[in-house]
Amino acid sequence: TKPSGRCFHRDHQLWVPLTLDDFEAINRCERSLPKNFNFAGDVLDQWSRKEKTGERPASPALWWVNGKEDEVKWSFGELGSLSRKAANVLTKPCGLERGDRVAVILPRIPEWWLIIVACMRTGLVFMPGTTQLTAKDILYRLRASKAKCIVTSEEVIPAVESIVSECPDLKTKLLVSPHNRSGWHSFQELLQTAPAEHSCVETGSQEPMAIYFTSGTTGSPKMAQHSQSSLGIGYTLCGRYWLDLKSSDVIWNMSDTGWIKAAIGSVFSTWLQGACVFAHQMAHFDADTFLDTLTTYPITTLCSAPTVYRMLVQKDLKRYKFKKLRHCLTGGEPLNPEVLEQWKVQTGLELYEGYGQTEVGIICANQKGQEIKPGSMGKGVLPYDVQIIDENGNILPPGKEGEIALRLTSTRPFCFFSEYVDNPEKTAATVRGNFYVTGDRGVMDSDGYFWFVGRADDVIISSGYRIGPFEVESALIEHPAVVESAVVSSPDPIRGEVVKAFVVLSAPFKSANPEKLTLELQDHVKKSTAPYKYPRKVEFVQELPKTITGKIKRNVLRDHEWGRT
Ligand code: BCO
Repeated sequence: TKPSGRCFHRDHQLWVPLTLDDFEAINRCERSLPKNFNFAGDVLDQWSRKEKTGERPASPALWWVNGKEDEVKWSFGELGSLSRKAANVLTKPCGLERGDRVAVILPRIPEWWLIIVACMRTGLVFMPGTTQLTAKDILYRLRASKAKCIVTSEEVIPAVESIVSECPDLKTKLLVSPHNRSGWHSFQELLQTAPAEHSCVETGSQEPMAIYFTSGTTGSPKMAQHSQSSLGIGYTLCGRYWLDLKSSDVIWNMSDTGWIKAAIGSVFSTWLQGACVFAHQMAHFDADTFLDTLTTYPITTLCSAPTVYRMLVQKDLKRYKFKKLRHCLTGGEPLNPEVLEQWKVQTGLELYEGYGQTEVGIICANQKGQEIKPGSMGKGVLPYDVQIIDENGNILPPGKEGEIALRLTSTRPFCFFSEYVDNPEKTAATVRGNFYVTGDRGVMDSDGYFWFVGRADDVIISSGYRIGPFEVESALIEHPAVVESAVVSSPDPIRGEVVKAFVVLSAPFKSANPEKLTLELQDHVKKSTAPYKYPRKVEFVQELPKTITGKIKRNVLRDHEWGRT
């Protein structure tokens, strides 16, 4: 009879768990998805078993440091037993039920991994968010998602407490902190007394697993929902061929826990391959600490935004002897060929760029062993058929610029996001003819390499962040000095592009000191919405370019910034 697990297949009259090769075959469309799949039960617990039998080297599954001599090393076995206890915390004292949504706003601390694995074990839908989110951002997320629970740390308490009365669906607040707080459950305390036994739920392969909030040109961020298999199986090829991971590797993926890149590099791709996730909880990014970390720990694989590499190549990298580093990756924004070259000259290592999106994961990559064309994002990766299309959904030939798109077959690729929750119009708008459109413009060359050109819409990609102009304009208009504004991208040597605001001032502020007012507006935006979105450049103008119907022409301002006619 079939064992009580989830994703097994019948082989030689025996039921055996699906292996990494089976997951690879699913990604290559050579076999179908299992009916049920649960990453915790079907992947993590399998590695835990292999640890016991010696089929996996005795390196940690999670290795966390904070630069203050605190260190956590968990094997898959320890991660398993702690996350089972955490699962019991979520279901029993917190009263959460399968399918409930949980906002997880935590810095890079070990509990982030425990909570999301616990959500997997219990079938809860986790919604990661950066700790840079402000009260207004959190309010929007909790209300839009009807979240039942928020899990956060001390620094976010004031923001949550200021808006919680406006969130009728929220029934539990769980605090990850050594200190207790009235009105909050203490995660640490509950974890200590939670039962060790927990039976992982048999989630369906296409049951929701996570929701990521993602910015667009208009409106508030959309809720991109991913299934158990889109995240849990969909990163098999990414881990094996782009990240080039084996179970003996240690990968440091820098991304904040709020972004899908953390899920890709610090959870799914890595743990599918049984490799070790390394994390350094730095209060702020600091290049010296970063480089010291690479010299101190046996990190084999590094993944970071191009902005980080641009910051690092300002340093004399030859002074550093990296302990074990052998493979470096980048993504989230375009990498300039000069940085790739400088990194290679100074460290002797190539930089393998990948390109992807919150909605669909990795689309193109320079995979290990493939010739790198500096400035290109590499070739399309399986299971996707990546093409450049025109506005009517026709495929364009090599060398022609158009929109980067993924061919849709009769069924939606399993590694796609399922939908923008409660937003069928926006979900439908991602489809043009037989293609999913990324909103990015690019060119494919005759060798099948893709070259990024820019966004097809007004979204700004700065330091790897996807920033909606509307969100920044909405924050600016709250300030009494601002009559109206237009927010566009502007080139920047370190951050690729930055947010620039063109502002029309109200009469009382027209004679204000421009430097002081700029700082005031920047500070205002940082308080109103997550600070990474603040306009690093501000220009005061008499009026904004508009169409005859009065719509602001952001493209005119953007083209001017980029020196385009
Ligand atoms: O640079 P400033 O100091 O002027 O401003 C910074 C912070 O100081 C400021 N800030 C942060 N918290 C604040 C605050 N200000 C007031 N109050 C607070 N509580 O806000 C600005 C934030 O900018 P930042 O985050 O870029 O900071 P930083 O230190 O310059 O970090 C540089 C990077 C490169 C480490 C950072 O930008 C970064 O992590 N970028 C990568 C983002 C990323 O991971 N993207 C991937 C998205 S997923 C994806 O692309 C899909 C791919 C498949």
